[in-house]
Amino acid sequence: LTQDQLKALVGRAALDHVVPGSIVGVGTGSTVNCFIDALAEIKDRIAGAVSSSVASTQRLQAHGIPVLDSNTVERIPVYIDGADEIDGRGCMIKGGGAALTREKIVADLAERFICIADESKRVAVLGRFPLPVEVLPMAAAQVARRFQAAYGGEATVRAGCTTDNGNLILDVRGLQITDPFAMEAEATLWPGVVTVGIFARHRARVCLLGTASGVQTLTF
Ligand code: DER
Repeated sequence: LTQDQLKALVGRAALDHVVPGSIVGVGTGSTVNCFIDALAEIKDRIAGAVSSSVASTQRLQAHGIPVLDSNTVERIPVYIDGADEIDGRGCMIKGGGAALTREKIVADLAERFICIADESKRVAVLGRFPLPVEVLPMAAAQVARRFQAAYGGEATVRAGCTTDNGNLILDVRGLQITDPFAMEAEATLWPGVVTVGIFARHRARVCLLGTASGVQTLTF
């Protein structure tokens, strides 16, 4: 199976976790796009979606799925999203698609984060994928220095990228994230950091992992 076929497999498998009649939290990325396309087939059985990016909003609306303002929603059963990496506890690196801030906001509304990913995303220790960090533009250099000083990471500003919120993304290379909870909590406090692309506090409860032998359901 190709990586795209694995993404389509898990995107469809996620339908089993959609609660009928509920509002669905929808993430961002190519795997989520497969989920959105599958969700369109059952759009009459959901109340609508809360979206984590302009891109996902546009795709949902193209399918005629109502996209609700996050401020009109208090609690949703599930949030479906991809990851750049996921470890053995369901902690993730996210932000490859530069949507990490709105993703974490919508994940915060949800009772359960269901991660959908192909097997290439499964790692023992987070950090091989450069860690995305959304920063206010004026803080980019100082936050880069803090990652170097605190964790030995090498941060670069992602070229040509402005987030939906008008900020910059730093990609931090060379990290071994053995304690994702600590790094997320520490770096989130640095002035100018909007969101750290570690989802430990908002880790996944379930991961639908696309493998050559089918979909593996991991629970954390
Ligand atoms: O930006 C993100 O967090 C996306 O969810 C990303 O991590 C996964 O995108 P992909 O499904 O296109 O690999």
